[in-house]
Amino acid sequence: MGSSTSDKVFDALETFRIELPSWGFANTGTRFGKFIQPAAATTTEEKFSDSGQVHLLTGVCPTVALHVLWDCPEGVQSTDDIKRFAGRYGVAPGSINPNLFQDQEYKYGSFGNPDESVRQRAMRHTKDSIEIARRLNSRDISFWFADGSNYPGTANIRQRKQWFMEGLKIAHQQLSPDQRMLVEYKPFEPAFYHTDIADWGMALVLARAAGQQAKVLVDTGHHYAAQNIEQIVAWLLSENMLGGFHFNDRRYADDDLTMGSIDPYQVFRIFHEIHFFEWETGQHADIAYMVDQSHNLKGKIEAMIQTVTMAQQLFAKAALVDMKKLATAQKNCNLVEAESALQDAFATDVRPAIQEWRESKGLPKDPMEAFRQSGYLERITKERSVKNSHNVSSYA
Ligand code: LRH
Ligand code: MN
Repeated sequence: MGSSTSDKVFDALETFRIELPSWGFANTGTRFGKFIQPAAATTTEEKFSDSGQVHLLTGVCPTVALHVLWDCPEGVQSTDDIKRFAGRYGVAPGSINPNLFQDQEYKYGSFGNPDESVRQRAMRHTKDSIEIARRLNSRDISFWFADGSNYPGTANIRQRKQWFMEGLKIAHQQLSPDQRMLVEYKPFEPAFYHTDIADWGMALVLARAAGQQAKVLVDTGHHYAAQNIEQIVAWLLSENMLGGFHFNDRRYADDDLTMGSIDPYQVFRIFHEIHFFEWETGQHADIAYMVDQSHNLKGKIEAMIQTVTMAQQLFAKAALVDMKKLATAQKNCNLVEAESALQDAFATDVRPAIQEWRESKGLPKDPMEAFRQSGYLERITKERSVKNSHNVSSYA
């Protein structure tokens, strides 16, 4: 492999970090049931232990995203425990996700609920979540709202938009200067007629109105199949409104499958738009790369290792695009030349260079093999199987 290629791969991997979701280690399922795994994590400490294992083996996922109701059983009072877990397992608490969709009170919405007392309840949970982030030195508070309706005429869409404007403004006022709020959009599910924050444009309008520290979060599973996600990414970069990603993959809807398992070229095209933006503008894109997946069938830790190593591969491949050649071809409308600049990079096998980079960092060449040899899975299976056999932790 040309020296410049492995240099480019090394440079790309040097800064690439991706955050793991605590809920990716827990027993999750679909509305048609969940398949309990004896080794699954049910406690916050176990989720830190498992994400710590993945970081130990890959070296590139130093933070774990937390979902307040699932990981902070005592709310703000849980932060001391979480700091202890972070110290013990070598991963820091990452983005804090308020949960404004699980409680019965949110049947008709949270920030968009016609009942003011429910909107106030949602704001109290939001303020607690921002306080939890402050105490854990977490920079990002990541908002996703299930709010919407199931039948035409049942919701005043403009009124609900106004309540979201007001709610997100108040939330923004609670932020410390170094904190950010990320607004995640989703076209449908669990609402099946309208969702209040359904696409990137709605999220951008609300984030911009909330304040300077509000950005848009792109969950790759939250798009109609025909949507051009990398164009949305290019626009958000151009508007300086891209705050982060929830990576996963899908064949149909928000399937939350492992990243790059269905359409790796999709993720490559997204990473390309980011590298191209940074090359052309000289700016560093301040983006939180995060995973948001649920592993119903695959072993959860293996699925996470697969995801992290796939993310490294696709980020490194995208760093190989010859930007000069591409820009010239674009300017001259030399279509084949331009397209092949991406295809040549995507076709490059970067795995040998990635293994070299891992060795240069004292990391195992093959994290998956190292995990299988570690005995970690056997140990946690013994420790957790009894508890898991009669403890069905809720997800959906
Ligand atoms: C909603 C979503 C959101 C999370 C949840 C676990 O579909 O993507 O980011 O809160 O999944
Ligand atoms: Mn998500």
